[in-house]
Amino acid sequence: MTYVPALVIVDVQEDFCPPNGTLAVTDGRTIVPLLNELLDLPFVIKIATKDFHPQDHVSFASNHPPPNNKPFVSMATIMNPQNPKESIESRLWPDHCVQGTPGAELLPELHVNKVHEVVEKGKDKRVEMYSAFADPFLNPCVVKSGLAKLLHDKGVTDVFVAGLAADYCVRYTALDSAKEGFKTRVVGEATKPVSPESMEEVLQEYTAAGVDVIEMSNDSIEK
Ligand code: VGL
Ligand code: ZN
Repeated sequence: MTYVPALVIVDVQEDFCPPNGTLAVTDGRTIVPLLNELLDLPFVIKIATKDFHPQDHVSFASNHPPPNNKPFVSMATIMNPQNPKESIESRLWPDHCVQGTPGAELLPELHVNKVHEVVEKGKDKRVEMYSAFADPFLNPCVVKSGLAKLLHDKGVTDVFVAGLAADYCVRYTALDSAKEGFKTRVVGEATKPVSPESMEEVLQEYTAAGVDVIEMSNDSIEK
């Protein structure tokens, strides 16, 4: 059997980390040594993704009128701009990872020199994009990042996902990776969630989708 592994490091950016991130994930910075260990392993392609929003992005609470504009709390109905019959309820956030701001930068302690490609996501102001592959609309999908093509062109069979946040962008990236046909594993210790209480549901989704959660301390990637 061919085994062509890829590493996808999701959104390890200043705005998702203490001390200054606007949407800081508790202990977000602490996973960097593990990510750097992963970056030393022989993945055929190593990718880092960046959440990379315009200032007028639909996911920012600041772009919605009161009273439904409370970051972390309010939900907004987002319509598929290409199909008004399709809409989703989506959480609103503080402004984060705005293109050209320090908060959008990858953490300087991440060994970015070992990354082959940086994939930007969330650039279309009209749609939320947790997955590094595509927006969540199906009928039709509005934007694709090019990540699937990058992986397929390299002949990738297996995708390892790590980074931030475990319950948002790591989750939807891993689920889309499985949908793309890649054997997908999330590296458990090398992710942190926004809301730890949501991880039970995330793990159920992984089980249903055939996504495995592995631990670097117990599992080998060379198989
Ligand atoms: C993310 C919320 C909003 C993430 C991105 O990277 O998990 N979360 N945008
Ligand atoms: Zn975002």
